[in-house]
Amino acid sequence: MPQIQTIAAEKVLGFRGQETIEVTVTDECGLAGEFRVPFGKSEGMFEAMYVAPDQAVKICNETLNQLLHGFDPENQRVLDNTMIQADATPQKKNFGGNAILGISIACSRLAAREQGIALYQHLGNIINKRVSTHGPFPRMLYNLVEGGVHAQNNLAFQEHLIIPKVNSLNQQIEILKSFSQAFMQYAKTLGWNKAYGYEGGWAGNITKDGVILFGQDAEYAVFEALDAVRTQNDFPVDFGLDVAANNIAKFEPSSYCDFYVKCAKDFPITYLEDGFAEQEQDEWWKMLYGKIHHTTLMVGDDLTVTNPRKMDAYIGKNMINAIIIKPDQVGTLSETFDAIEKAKQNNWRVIISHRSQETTDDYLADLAVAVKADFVKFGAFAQGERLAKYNRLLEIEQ
Ligand code: 2PG
Ligand code: MG
Repeated sequence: MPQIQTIAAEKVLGFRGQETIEVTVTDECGLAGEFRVPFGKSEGMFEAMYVAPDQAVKICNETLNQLLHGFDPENQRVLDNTMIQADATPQKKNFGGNAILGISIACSRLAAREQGIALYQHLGNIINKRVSTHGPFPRMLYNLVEGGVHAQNNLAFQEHLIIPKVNSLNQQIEILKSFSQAFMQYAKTLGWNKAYGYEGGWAGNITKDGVILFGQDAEYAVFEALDAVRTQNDFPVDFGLDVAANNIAKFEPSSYCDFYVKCAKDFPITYLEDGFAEQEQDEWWKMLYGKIHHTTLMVGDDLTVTNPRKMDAYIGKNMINAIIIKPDQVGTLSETFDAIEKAKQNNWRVIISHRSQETTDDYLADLAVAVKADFVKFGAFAQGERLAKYNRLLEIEQ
C-alpha cells in the first residue's frame, strides 16, 4: 500500500489573477497528485467556508500534512472523514473548504496514478460500486449571455444557457460555435454593445430602439433574440436559465414565478436553476414545479450546495428534480460522491459545474465522465480556465 509522504500547498493565480491554492500530495514512491482550487462569486449560504490563501497554505503544509502522513491515498473515504472530524465544524471553518478539498482531490489524482489508470476510470470505480452510471456523454449547458453579479450590464439573471439537443461532443461544439457566432451578429444588428462576463459569455446591454431595458423586459428580449437565432438557422438547441436569485435585490417571487411560466410557454426553456433565493418559502418552488416540471428541469445550486444533508430537505417535496454539483461547495470528494449518489437514487438529473472564479484545473471533466453526469456547465469557449475543461472532455472522448 503506498503511503502519503508529504502534502505541500502553494499560492497560485486563478481567475483574473486572483490568488488561490494548489495542493500537491506525494507518496513514498515519489508519485504525486495535485489540484488547484476554484471559488465562487454567487455563493450559497451553507457552502464550505474558505480561509485566506496564506492561511490555507499553512494549514495544508503543517496541520494536515502531519495529520495524514502515512495514510493510503486510495482510501478516499478514510482521508476525507479524518479531515472532516479534525475540522469538527459543519462548514469546515477551521481548516477551510479550500485546504480540505485541495488535499481530497489531489489524493484522488495520486491514487489514479498509483494504479496506472486515467482519473475518470479511478473516479468511475469509486462511484460504480455504489450506483449505476450507464448513460451517454454529458450534454453542455453553454453560458452564452451573462448578467447578474457576473457582468456589468442591465441583466439581473446570471446565465442564459444554450443546450444542444445531441450527445456527440463534436456535434455539440459545432452547434455552439455556430450559434454563438450567429448570435453575436444578430446582437450587432439590434445595436447591442459587445462586452463579456466572468465566464466568457456575451454581456452587453439589452436595448430596444436605443433605450436600455430593465428587469423582465430585458430578460425577455434576450430570449426573443436567442429564439430568432435558433429558428432562422434551425439550430437543434433548447434554452436554460441560471437566475441565481440569491443575488437579485428586489425579487418578487409571485411576479417571477409568472414570468418563468410565460417564458417556458413562449420559448423552449428546459432548464431553470435557482429560480428562487435559497431562503424563499418552499411554497414558491412547489408552485413553479407543479407548473413547469414536465418541460423544464428545476435545478438547485445555492439551494443545495452539493451537500447531502441539505438535499434531504428537498427530496420527495416536488421542488427540484436536478442538482448542481460543485465539489468546492461541500469541501470533500467523498461528500461530493454522496451528493451524486443521492441525486441518482432519487432520479434527479446531475450537472457537474465549474465556479465563476475558476482555475485552469481540468478535474471536473473527469468527474463528469466518471459519474455519467447528465450535463456539464463549464462556461463559454473562452478563457483558459474554461477551455481546459472542454479540452479534457475532448481528450477523454478520443
Ligand atoms: C453558478 C456559478 C457558476 P458562482 O451560480 O452556477 O456559473 O457561479 O461560481 O459565482 O457561484
Ligand atoms: Mg448557479
